[in-house]
Amino acid sequence: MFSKILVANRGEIALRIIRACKEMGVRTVAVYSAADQNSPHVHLADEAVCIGAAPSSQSYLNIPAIISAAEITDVDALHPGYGFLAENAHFAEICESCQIKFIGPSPAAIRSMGDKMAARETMRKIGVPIVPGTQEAIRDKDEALRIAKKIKYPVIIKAAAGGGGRGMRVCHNEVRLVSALMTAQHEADTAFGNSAVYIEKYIEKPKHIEFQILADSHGNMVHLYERDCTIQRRHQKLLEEAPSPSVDWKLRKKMGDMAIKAARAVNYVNAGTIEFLLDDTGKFYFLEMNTRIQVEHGITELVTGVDIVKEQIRIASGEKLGIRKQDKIPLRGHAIECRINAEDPANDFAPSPGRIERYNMPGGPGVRVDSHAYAGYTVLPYYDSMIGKLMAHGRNRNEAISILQRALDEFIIEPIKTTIPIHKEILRNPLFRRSQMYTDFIQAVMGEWMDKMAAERVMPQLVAKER
Ligand code: MV4
Repeated sequence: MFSKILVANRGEIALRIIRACKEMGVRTVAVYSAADQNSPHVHLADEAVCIGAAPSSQSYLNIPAIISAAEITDVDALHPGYGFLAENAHFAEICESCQIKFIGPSPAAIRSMGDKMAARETMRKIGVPIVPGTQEAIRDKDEALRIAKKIKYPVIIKAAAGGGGRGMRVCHNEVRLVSALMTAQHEADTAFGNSAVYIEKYIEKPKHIEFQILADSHGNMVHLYERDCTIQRRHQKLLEEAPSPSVDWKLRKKMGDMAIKAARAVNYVNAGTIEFLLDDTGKFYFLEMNTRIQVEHGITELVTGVDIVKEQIRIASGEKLGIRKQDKIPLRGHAIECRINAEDPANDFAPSPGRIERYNMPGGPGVRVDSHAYAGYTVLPYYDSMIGKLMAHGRNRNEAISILQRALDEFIIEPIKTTIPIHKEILRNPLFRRSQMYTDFIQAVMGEWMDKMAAERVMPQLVAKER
């Protein structure tokens, strides 16, 4: 086992990794930007090194500064968390060349899944279902038109170097396709330095289902079942649950086998996630693989009892998986996570940074909160707006919802605006209750919520009476 690990991240995930290390008797080194001096990860780690100014480009993305911090503190491994450098194959390579074990997959595995189009081709070759569409980058508009005609409209244009919904465009007819193609290529070039785009059949009202994979360096690989991440807004997940209410045991077995097959195709080692789209007829398609620990890993931990971060560390140090037989992985009850972001739902989810004056964290049976916030903490404008994750674990979905509702009522974060009110609205929505969410679900819930808010402003007495 390692004796010291550098945590190359901030916020709640840095805390999560430090907690795992502490329980395993591994010392930790935090790195932080000048703006993060008062962040809990800095104080909870055994050592801390300032790596640069507030902007990520000068700190959490600053490879020379992070490697220097690792060398100075003499760590034997580095955990990248999610975001920042977590899926940077070049960074993983540099770590390796400096004798610092990168706690994640090999640079080759990161690279082969980083090109979404290449990943698609890999899956096609081994018989993992992919959405009908192109195998290679679109060369010109005639090729695009020909393919769209073959797979039929609507189609979706995606960037090869994109992923997570960045640079996607839906087209319902030929005219839109031609104009969308040009803008998509241009955008992909500016955003990723790679203009390659491909076309897929647009699947209407799909569910976003992802399988958690764990693989060790001895060839053992299991999945920890699936998470349902259908509730997103502009490709940002808002609420996730495990297991998916849309997946029965027969489908779970089929999708799980395919997820393992997909990960084996790139000799995957460590924790990773295989994303699928599930259509309303029960057909599923490989979307992409995330080669990192994900924000929503906690709900899988709640229903399986597996500590995914500890497993990552053990795997990286050469140990075998704790559970190596697929049919020995427990699945107990139901867990749901609400992402608590410092954003104003009433103002198009605009970031709402600032000092938290009042903070009350929920607790009690079935509640887990992963957060770095506290009363007096200032949410910074430089980084992503997530200030924590509220998770509930119940015997079944309805119990998880009830726990979550009362926990959301306990959760006080003032005066900054957060996503707490919209989560309360999602949880009481009849479609959510019946697990009939779909792609534009948040748009619909938001519409109703806005109307309600407007009504309360205009005629507060009337709305109060109705309740
Ligand atoms: C799609 C799609 C429909 N057809 N691909 C990919 C990344 C993820 N953030 C959303 N993605 C989608 N890819 C094809 N061929 C629809 C989405 C999509 C979506 C999927 C599931 C749940 C919510 C969604 C919200 C927007 C877009």
